[in-house]
Amino acid sequence: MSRIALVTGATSGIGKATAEAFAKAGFRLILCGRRQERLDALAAALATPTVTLQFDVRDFSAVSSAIGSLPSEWQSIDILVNNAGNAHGLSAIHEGDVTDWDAMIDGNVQGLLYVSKAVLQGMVERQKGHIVNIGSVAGKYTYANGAVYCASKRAVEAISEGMRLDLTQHGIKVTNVAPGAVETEFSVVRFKGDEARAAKVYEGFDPLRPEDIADTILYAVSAPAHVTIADITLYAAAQSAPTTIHRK
Ligand code: NDP
Ligand code: 8X3
Repeated sequence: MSRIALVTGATSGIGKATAEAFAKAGFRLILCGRRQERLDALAAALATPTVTLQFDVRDFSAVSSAIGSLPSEWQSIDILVNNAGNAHGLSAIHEGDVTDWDAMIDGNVQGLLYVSKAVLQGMVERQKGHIVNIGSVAGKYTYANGAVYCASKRAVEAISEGMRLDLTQHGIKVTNVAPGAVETEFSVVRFKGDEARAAKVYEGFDPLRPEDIADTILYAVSAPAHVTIADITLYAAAQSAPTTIHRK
């Protein structure tokens, strides 16, 4: 039977591209997000058995009841891609909005932990599995006005390391993927719907595309059994650090 992959944040950007790449590779898919209509449209477009789960990753009881409600033939999840997350705002620390901080810490960190907890019990019982956490170059270098988002992504790196230490003995691989600037809805969310400001982030250079990250994730989960791809950083060719971009 083909492997089952659960992808969070599959309604947009990197998660959607990952679902598409995984479908082409023949995986069965569990697609998660809050926007059910987008999940339905994606599931209908993919030529692979797919189920959808609607939940907010910040709500542990919604996460665990959605994943616990999967039919028995869908419960043996082989691959978890912890991709759901966003930046909210771009402000100096003394001007930051507490609601934005909560959304980033609760979504990017707690949400990743909640979904992992719900999936890991079965992986440990089966003594096999693969978790791919979507970190960021923001987790490697802090940039001005981004302290809380960067902290959330540094936490993802620490959790990836800790997971690897705890789970290797249970036959579970852990991969941390750290992309630079990828043109998705990320900046539209960060700037609260200001599309003109979001477009400026990607002006004057050729940014990463969500498909580039999806290819990398597919590479990591396709490695031979004896190989763990532990950590991958990828930038657009014009970028060398989060705020160092060669624009034409
Ligand atoms: P998008 O805004 O395009 O996609 C974000 C996805 O996350 C959506 O599917 C959204 O689904 C989901 N999501 C966000 N918050 C929640 C939540 N609380 N509960 C459930 N789902 C949620 O952005 P990207 O594709 O760019 O972002 C995906 C990941 O990649 C994020 O973790 C981001 O931090 C990371 N990343 C992005 C980079 C970039 O430059 N774009 C670079 C490095 C890392 P819905 O709204 O339907 O719930
Ligand atoms: C998203 C990339 O550099 O805007 O994680 O933080 S960056």
